[in-house]
Amino acid sequence: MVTPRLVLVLGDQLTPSLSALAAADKDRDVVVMAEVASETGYVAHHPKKIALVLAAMRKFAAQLRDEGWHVAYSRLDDPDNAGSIPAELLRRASEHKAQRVMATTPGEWRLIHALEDMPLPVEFQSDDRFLIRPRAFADWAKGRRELRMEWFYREMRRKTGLLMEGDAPAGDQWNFDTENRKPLRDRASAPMMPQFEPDPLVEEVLELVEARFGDHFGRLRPFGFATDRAQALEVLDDFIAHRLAYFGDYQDAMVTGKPLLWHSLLSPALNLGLLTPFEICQRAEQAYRDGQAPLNAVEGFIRQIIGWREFVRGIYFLQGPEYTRHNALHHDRSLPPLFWGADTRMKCLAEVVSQTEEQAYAHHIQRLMITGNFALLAGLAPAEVHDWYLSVYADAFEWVEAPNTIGMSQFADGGIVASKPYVSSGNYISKMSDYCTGCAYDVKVKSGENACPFNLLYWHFLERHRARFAKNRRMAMIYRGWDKRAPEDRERILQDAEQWLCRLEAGETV
Ligand code: FAD
Ligand code: DLZ
Ligand code: SF4
Repeated sequence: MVTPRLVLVLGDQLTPSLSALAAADKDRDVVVMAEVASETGYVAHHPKKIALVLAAMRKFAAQLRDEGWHVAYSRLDDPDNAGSIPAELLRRASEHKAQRVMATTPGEWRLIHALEDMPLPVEFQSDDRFLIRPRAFADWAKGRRELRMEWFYREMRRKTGLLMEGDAPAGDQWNFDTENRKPLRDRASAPMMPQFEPDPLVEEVLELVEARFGDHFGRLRPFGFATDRAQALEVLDDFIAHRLAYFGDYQDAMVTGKPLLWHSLLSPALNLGLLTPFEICQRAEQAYRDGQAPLNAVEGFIRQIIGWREFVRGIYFLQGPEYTRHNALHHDRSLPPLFWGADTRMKCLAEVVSQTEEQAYAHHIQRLMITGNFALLAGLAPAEVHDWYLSVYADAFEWVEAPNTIGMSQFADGGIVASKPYVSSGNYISKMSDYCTGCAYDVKVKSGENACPFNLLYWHFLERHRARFAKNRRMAMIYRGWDKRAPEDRERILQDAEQWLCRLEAGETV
C-alpha cells in the first residue's frame, strides 16, 4: 500500500489550483487544514480578520471535500487541537501514517522556518498564484543600484501583456497618475461597502470568535466580508460595474464616514486566494476595452496589483527574515493609546482609527498618509507600528504588510521600497480630505496651541533627519524653503513640536 502524504493548505492558500494541491493525488493524499492558536495569536488580530480567515477556511474545506479530497480539518475548539501548524501536521501524520508533507511555500518567514524545523520532511512548491517568483524577482533586482517599482511594473506589463498594444503601452504611456488623485467634495456620491449577510457557517464562526477574541481591538459585528469565491466574484463584479471608472480620479481622496469610496475592497479575498491577481486584472482590462472605464483608472488599478503587490512581495523575500527589524531612522517612541481607540483631538486620526476598529479596512492613503504619516513624524518604533498594521487590517499578511509598513510607510528600511519618506504637513490632509473641518486643531495654524500637529511634527521630522534627507534630490527644495524662514519662526515651531511630543508621551489626550 502506498502511504499517504499530507498536503498542507494554510488559511491564505484557499485556491483550488494551489501548487501543493496540483502536485498531490486525490486518491492517496490527505489535505490538512488547521485552525490553530499559534496563527490566531501571533498578533492580536482584529476579530473580523480572524472570522474572515476561519470562515473562508471552513468553506474551502467543504469545497475540497465536494471535489473528492480527503480533508483532515481541525477546528480551533477541537479538544485534540495541538495548537500550531507543525504540531497539527505531526498529529495528522501519526493518525494517517504519513511520512511526508507537501506545502505551498507560506507567505511568512516565521511559518517557513517552523515547517523547515519539523521532524517530517516537507516538500515546498512555489506559490504560483503570484505573477513572479521570488527567484525571478531576485534576478531582476540583481545589480540594480535602486529597486524602483515603476521599472519593475513596466516589465510586468510586458510579461503579462496587460494593457499592451504590441510592444507599446496602451495610450502610449505607462503611467497615468498625473490625471489621478483628485479631492472629493461631493460626499453623497460615494458608494457604500459591499456586505454579505452571515450564513449559518459564518454565524458559527462569529460566535467562536466573539467568545475567544472578543477582547481584541476591533468590532466583530456587523460582519460582511466575502468568505467564499462566489461572494468574492460579486465584490469584483460590483467594483468593475460601479467603482473602477472613478478609481483613478479619487484614489487619494478621504471622506468622513465613507471608508471605501471608489476602491475595490478586493485585498481580503485576493490575499486569501479566493481570487487571483491575473483574473482581476483581466476583468479590469476588459472593462477598458469595452469602454466601461477610462484608461487612467484601469491603468492605475492594474499597477497596484501587478506593480505594487508583486513588487512588495519580491522585496519581502529578497530582504529575508530580518527585514521587519529594520529601524534606519532609530525611532523608538511607543505606539500611543490613540492607535487603539483612545481619545484624540486630531480628527483625521480619530476617523481612520475608528473606521479601522469598525471595518478592519482602510484604504491606502488612509494607511499611508494618516496613521503611517503620523507614526513616522512622531518617531514611533517601527516594530510596534508593524505589529499594529499586521493586526488591525483584514488583508494583513506579513509578506505584503511588512514592506508597506517598514519600507514604504516608515522608511525604516533606509529607502529600499521608497525613494523618499512619505511625510506631509496638514496641508496635504486638508487638500485630500474633509477631516480638518471640525477638528480641534487648525490646519492653517503653523505654531502655537491650536496648530495642527502635522504642521509642527513635519518640520521636527525634517530637522531631526536633516543629515539623511537634505541631500535627497526630491527633498532639497523643501529644506531650502525651510531654511529661508526667519530663525525665530523655525525655533518656535520646533519647540512647539517638542512640547507636543512630550504631552503625547505623558499620555495626555492630544
Ligand atoms: P485598492 O485601492 O482597490 O487597490 C487594488 C489592489 O491593489 C488591492 O486590493 C491590493 O491587492 C493592491 N494594492 C494596492 N496598493 C498596494 C500596495 N501598496 N501593496 C500591495 N498591494 C497593493 N495591503 C495588503 O493587501 N495587506 C496589508 O497588510 C497592507 N498593509 C499596508 C500597510 C501600510 C502602512 C500601507 C501604506 C499599505 C498597506 N497595504 C496593504 C496596501 C494597501 O493599502 C491595501 O492593499 C489596500 O488599501 C487594500 O484595499 P483595496 O483592496 O480596496 O485596494
Ligand atoms: C491569519 C491566520 C489566522 C488568523 N488563522 C489561521 C489559522 O488558524 N490557520 C491557518 O492555517 N492560517 C491562519 N492564518 C493565516 C496564516 O497566518 C498565514 O498563512 C501566514 O501568515 C502566512 O501568510
Ligand atoms: Fe488632522 Fe491637522 Fe486636519 Fe486636525 S487639522 S484633521 S490634526 S490634519
